[in-house]
Parts: sequence; C-alpha cells; structure tokens
Amino acid sequence: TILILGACGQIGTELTLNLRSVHGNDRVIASDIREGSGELMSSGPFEILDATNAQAVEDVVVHHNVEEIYLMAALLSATAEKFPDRAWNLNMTSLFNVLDLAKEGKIDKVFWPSSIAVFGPNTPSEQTPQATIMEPSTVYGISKLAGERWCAYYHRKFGVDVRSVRYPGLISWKTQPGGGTTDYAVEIFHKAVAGEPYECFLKEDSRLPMMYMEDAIRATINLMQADADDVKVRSSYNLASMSFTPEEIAREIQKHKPEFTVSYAPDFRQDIADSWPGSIDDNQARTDWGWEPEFDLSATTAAMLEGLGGSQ
Ligand code: VAH
Repeated sequence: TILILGACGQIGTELTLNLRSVHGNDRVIASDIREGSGELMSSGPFEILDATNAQAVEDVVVHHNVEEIYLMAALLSATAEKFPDRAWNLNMTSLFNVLDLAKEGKIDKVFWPSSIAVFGPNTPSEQTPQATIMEPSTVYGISKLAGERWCAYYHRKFGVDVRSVRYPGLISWKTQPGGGTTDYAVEIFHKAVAGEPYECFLKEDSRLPMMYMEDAIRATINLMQADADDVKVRSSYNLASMSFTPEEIAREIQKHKPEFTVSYAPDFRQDIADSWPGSIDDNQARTDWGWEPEFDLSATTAAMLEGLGGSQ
C-alpha cells in the first residue's frame, strides 16, 4: 500500500489520482490535515493526518500495511517567509518521521520533493549543474537543502531507499497551488479564462524554470519505479522541462485570448524569484532513469486553457 502525506496540495492531489490509476484506488491512501477535492475524496481511502505527528503517521502505516510514503506536505517559499518556525517544523519534522519509519524497516521506500529553491543568489544561474554551490536565502530553500542532506545521510548510513527530485515551478489546473513564488504561472490562467486582466507579482522579465504538472507526476512515478541501483543521486535530482518569463507566458496566452492583458506589480516574492536560477541542467536524471519532458510552453498553455474550460 502507498500513503500520500499532504495529498490535498497542488502536487499531492494529482499524484494521488495518478498513483490510484497505476496501483488501484484501494492501494493508495490519501491523507492531509484537512479534506480535499471531490475527485480525491471519492476515488479512494482518506485519513485526516498531521505529518508532524510521528505516532499518528505510524498508526496509519501499521493499520493500512503501508510500504511506500510520498511526503508532499510542506509550507512553500512565500508562506515560509511569513511563518519561518511553522515552516521549519512542518518541513523537517515530517521528513524525520518518514525517514525514521524507513530506517526502522516499517516502510520500504520514500519519495520526498525538493525544489529549485535549494539554489541561491551565487549558484550558477544558467543550466544550473546537479552538483554546485547551494546557499539558499529563503526559509523554504534552507529546509529543502537540509532535507536533501538528511535524505543522503539516511541512505548512506541506514540504506534507506529515499528518492527525490528538485521540482521547478509547477503549473496545473486541478488544484490551486498554495503559497509559492511561482504561483503567478497558475493564477494568470485563471484570470485569462475569467476574461479578467492579471496583475503579476513578479517583473515581466523574471525567468524561472517551470514544468507542467503531468510531466512532474510522470517524473515522480518513473523515479520511484526505477531500479534502486540506477538511482545514483540520493540527495535530489535536478529536473527541468522549460524556463519562461511572465511576459513570455502572457504572450503565449494572448495567442488564444488576444484581449487578455497583464500588468506587473512586483512584491516581496520578487526577491525570492531573483535568488533562483533561470534554467536547470537535468542530464543526470535523463541518464540515470530516462527522464524526458513532454510539455513545452505552447503545449502547457493549450492544456491549461483546455483544463480550465477556457479554450476557444
Ligand atoms: C514555490 N512552487 O514557489 C514552489 C516551488 C520552485 C518553486 O518550490 O515555493
């Protein structure tokens, strides 16, 4: 059985639905601190569960005979700047709870998401290498860097089979993202479909690595299905598909919606975005376990407008 912690989040929702289609609805237990979308709740088992409560997580693992955990619960970059202690507690305590269950042999395999947020202002920002300078300047990035080091430690010291990817900004329509700096790339579509102008909280030329959710989910499942000895990186794999600026995605949307307009009013999230790379070198993931993206900006835009029911 598979357990998803944070199943109601932007990634968790679609990850749960996809894992249920691969493994069968009853083999995938969704959990979160609150209930989620209709499709998530109606498609299989759900538990209200606080990922920072070690005993509660262990009780669910034992009760459902869980063998694999996907830990998708976290506070993201913008929210973590507002609530540093809550973010550190959730992001780290939940990880130790899951790594310790694997160390004790109570589960066999762990997926834990990292992020391009592990990179900082002095990281080479074009085609950022797999191994490079990492001085994150955000609470979220610090928690992801620390988490990566702990994953590598538990693998080396205790043989824990933990696997991870550094997600770029993720674009999806099934669930709203929560508290991220890249959320503009989702909000912009909701406004375009509603026929309303969009005021973007980043500058028009802020180039960031991005990915359509279908690609991110496929990468996650491919990594988890790879042979353990093919998974050579046990901190976290760089993962990439495209990079774009707010101006570029606005222009792509306007090909479908010529009357759509965007204005730019950078807020505190601009500093966060400025500390992150513009593009990522993910050759190691391609070599080790056959990663290959499918959605570019054009396909992502079409899929988002279709999904939100706004396509013409
Ligand atoms: C965030 N969407 O904005 C997340 C992600 C790379 C960005 O980590 O915080």
